[in-house]
Amino acid sequence: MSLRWLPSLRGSEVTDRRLYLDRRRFLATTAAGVLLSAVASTRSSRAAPLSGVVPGPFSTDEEQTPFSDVTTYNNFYELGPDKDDPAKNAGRFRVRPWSVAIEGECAKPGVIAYEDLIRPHRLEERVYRLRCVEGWSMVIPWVGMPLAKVLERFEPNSRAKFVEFTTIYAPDQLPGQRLPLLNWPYREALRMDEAMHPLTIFAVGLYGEELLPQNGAPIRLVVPWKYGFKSIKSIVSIRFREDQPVTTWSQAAPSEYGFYANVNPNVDHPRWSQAKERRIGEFFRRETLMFNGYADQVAGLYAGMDLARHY
Ligand SMILES: Nc1nc2c(c(=O)[nH]1)N[C@H]1C(S)=C(S)[C@@H](COP(=O)(O)O)O[C@H]1N2
Ligand SMILES: [Mo]
Repeated sequence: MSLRWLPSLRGSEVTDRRLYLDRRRFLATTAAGVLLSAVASTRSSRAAPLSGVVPGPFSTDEEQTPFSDVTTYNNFYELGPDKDDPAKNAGRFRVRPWSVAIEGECAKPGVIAYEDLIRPHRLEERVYRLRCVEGWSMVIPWVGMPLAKVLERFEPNSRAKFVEFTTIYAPDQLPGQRLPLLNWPYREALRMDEAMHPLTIFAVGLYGEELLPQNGAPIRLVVPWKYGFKSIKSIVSIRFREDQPVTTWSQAAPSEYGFYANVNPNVDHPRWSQAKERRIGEFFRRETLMFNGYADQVAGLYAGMDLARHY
């Protein structure tokens, strides 16, 4: 079904950007809107639309990075090291059926099907900045749910100080895993208070649709105040731990990529400055903001910590 010829439904090319965004937000809150907002998109879509998505908190109203860039300029080393590799090499990656193992320091470990993992949760749209450690950034309308609400269901115990996430290991589906690019499978972790912070989400979609494989289908982390590599894709396990986990990038190059990886314009990467970034689609570089612009929400998590040491 395509109504893209209908001028009044063509979005930002016809109406101004502001009106378009307001209308998307309004439509998302009405029953009919769930259908209409999918029809009103200006691009052809490949992923299934998500229904019942409501606007969530903490969204930026900065201009959103076009869907075509969000889905073709990616870091996902399992699908190759170049930015255009993930979209090209995702053909054999099967993202259904999918299940996630819950392990470690909690009262309710087990293996849960993807559908059961997300079913109890309301889907929210959160428009977040994503800042890659390499110096580029995007603004992405994620669809997901607060990570805290998901983790609470497994009843982490008092020894749970960290939570570790692991990406699927399937070299037959993920050509990058046949190369020694990283120590597979990809692992990431958060301190418990970071994981439970209301900004932290599990994303299952973007632009109102299910995630495409290159963006980490079917479920990935999004931690908007940290460098992008903390936002681990295609998660198959969640483990509550007492000790601080070893994470993939901090293991690969400990002097370059720390456990915390908070976006910080004042702490340079050893090989480049982190003071500026290139927003994909823009010509001039912009100043990188402390905690990627989320300082009001998260600075308190790091009170008293030396952020030059805990980079
Ligand atoms: N499993 C896995 N997760 C990953 C990566 C990866 O290579 N493998 N790359 C990370 C990096 S460096 C970034 S910047 C973001 C990019 O997410 P996006 O491609 O959806 O924008 O994913 C992160 N998550
Ligand atoms: Mo990144």
